[in-house]
Amino acid sequence: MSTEEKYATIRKDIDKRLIDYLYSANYPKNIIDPIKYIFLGKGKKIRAILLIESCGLFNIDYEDVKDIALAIECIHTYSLIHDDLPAMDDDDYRRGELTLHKKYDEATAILVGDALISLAFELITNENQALSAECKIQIVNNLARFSGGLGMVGGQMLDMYMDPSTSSIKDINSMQFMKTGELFRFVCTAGPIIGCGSEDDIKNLSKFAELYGSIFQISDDLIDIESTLEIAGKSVKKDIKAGKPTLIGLLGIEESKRKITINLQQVEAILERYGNKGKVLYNLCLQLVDRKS
Ligand code: GRG
Repeated sequence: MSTEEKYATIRKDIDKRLIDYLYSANYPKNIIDPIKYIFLGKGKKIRAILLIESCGLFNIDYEDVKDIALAIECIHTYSLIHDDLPAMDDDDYRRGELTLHKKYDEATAILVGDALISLAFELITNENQALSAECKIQIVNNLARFSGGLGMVGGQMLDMYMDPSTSSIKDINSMQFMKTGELFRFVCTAGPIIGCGSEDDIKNLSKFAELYGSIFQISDDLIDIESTLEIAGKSVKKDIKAGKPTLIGLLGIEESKRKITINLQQVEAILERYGNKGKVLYNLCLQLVDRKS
């Protein structure tokens, strides 16, 4: 099976697990239907894949962490649903179709986002997990910290009220890492945490997450500048129109691309100690560079 086939199977399997769970737990139809709309067959699910591959480095089986992989996609999807609301980015398109509040209504989008947050913690702590109670607590604590005011939500807050005229590259880097990078830190460090790696392993994977996050952000900014709604599946050129501070805005396109090359070299050096297994994570960075959406 090729890597692409393997990841396509994982995406389908995660969708199936979500639907099976929602129906078996008897979630209301009003919650299930919008979740199906925004989640099934949509999104690259790179956070789930990163988590699974990080766990693979430490010989943890996919089946043992499948629910945690689904949980992180629930958190990520909630963040997109809420980010698209009129009070935030006010977007009409997401994942190639109408945003959730456009397809349904704002109350549904808010409540479905809220339900996805709770669902993530429900999934991690359910009794089917092969993980020890101690490990679950660590994972729950990390997810709460990295997705909350110290991480993703905090970064979103900084982003909403950042003044482009006074923002330095350091300010933008730090805001963007909180907003999108901390979830990458969660998934990348899940491997050594669940697989009982050393403190050094956690530090290495945390550094890898920072580099991956930086490559992700630059490639996302490039898509915003160079792509179209049809190809990207979401509104583009929004940052420029909104006068939002971006790294590309400050560094320029050439320098930003050079930063990707430097990051890739650092990723290679960090992953060298994990041999062939580390190459899987390196290749996920390369996929970011080539992505169109
Ligand atoms: C807490 C409301 C709230 C927001 C958190 C993540 C975030 C902050 C907002 C999303 C806005 C945004 C478009 C940020 C750019 C980076 C990003 C997260 C892009 C979408 O992620 P992908 O490319 O999306 O992984 P798919 O659809 O493939 O899952």
